[in-house]
Amino acid sequence: MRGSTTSNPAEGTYLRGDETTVKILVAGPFSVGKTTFIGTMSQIRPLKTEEVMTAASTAVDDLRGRPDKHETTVALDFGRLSLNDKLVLYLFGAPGQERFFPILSHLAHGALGALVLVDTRHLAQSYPVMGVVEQLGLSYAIAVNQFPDSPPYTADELRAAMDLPADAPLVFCDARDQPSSKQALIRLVSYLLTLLPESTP
Ligand SMILES: Nc1nc2c(ncn2[C@@H]2O[C@H](COP(=O)(O)OP(=O)(O)OP(=O)(O)O)[C@@H](O)[C@H]2O)c(=O)[nH]1
Ligand SMILES: [Mg+2]
Repeated sequence: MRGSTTSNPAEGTYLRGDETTVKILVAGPFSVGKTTFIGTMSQIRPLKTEEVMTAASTAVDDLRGRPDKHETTVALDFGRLSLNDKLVLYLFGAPGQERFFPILSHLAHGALGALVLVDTRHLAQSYPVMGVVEQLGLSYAIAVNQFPDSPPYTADELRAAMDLPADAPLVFCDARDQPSSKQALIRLVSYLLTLLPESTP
C-alpha cells in the first residue's frame, strides 16, 4: 500500500498526494466473470487482454453453462476505482485457466490481497485458484458471482464446502452489477485493513 502523486498532463491530476493506492488481485477459475467484474467496477476504461477462443481449446476449457463465451483473458485485466476520497484500488484481473497460473505470481506482486470469484455451478473449479492464492500468501475474500441457474447454497454451506478460513469474508454478487460488486470490494478491503500490523492493538 502506498501513496504517491502522479500527474497526467493530458487528463489532469490522476492521483492526489493524500490518496492511498491498494493493489488487489481479482482471481477465479475460467469464465467465472473476472473481466466482467473489472469492467463493471473500473472508473477508467479497463485494460483487457482477451483473445477469441478457438476449436483448439474446446477440449480443455469447460464451456458448459457458458453459451455466450467466445473470448478468454490471456494475460490480465486492469481497472482503477476510488472507493472513497482517500482510497484508490488498482484491480489486476488474472486469467483463469491452470495453464496460465504462473502469471498469477507476477500479477500478485505487491498486492494487498485477492478477491476470488466463485461460480457455485462449478464450485470445485475454484479450488486450484484458491490454492495458488494461498500459496502466494495472499489473504482473500470469496465473491460468489451469481448466475440465474446457480444452486441456492447458503453462505455457511459454501464456507464449509470450500473449507474457508474462519475470518475470510464470503459475499454474493453479480459481476454485472455495481452495488453488489462494490460491496464485495469493500468487504475485502475492510478485511485486509484489519490484518495490517498497525491495526492490531
Ligand atoms: N448471468 C451472468 N452472466 C455473467 C455474469 N458475469 C459474467 N457473465 C457472463 O459470463 C461470461 C464470462 O464472463 P467473463 O467476464 O469473460 O469471465 P472471466 O472470468 O473473465 O473469463 P476468463 O478470462 O476466460 O477466465 C460472459 O459471457 C459474461 O457475459 C453474471 O454475473 N451473471
Ligand atoms: Mg477474463
